Amino acid sequence: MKRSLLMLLIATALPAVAQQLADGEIRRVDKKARTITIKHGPIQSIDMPAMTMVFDVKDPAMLDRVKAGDKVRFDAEMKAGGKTIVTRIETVR
Ligand SMILES: [Cu+2]
Repeated sequence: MKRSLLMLLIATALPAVAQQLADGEIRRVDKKARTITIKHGPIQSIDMPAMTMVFDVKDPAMLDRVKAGDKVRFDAEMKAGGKTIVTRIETVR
């Protein structure tokens, strides 16, 4: 009984990790400036409320995987100097 309860706790904890990704919609991709404008929901990892803003990207290849209008889930981190960079992004189908 204790063991099955533990398994249940592990199983319910896993989706919570996935939910740390923020929801967003791509507004603009600027390959020259290497930035993405995203209308985003709350970003838990950096404690940011919903807004539309410009992000730098961790990897320029990310710019090839998304386009304006795409619905995405992503994570971001705050760099010294105030820049916010997208560290991970995936399109939602
Ligand atoms: Cu923001």
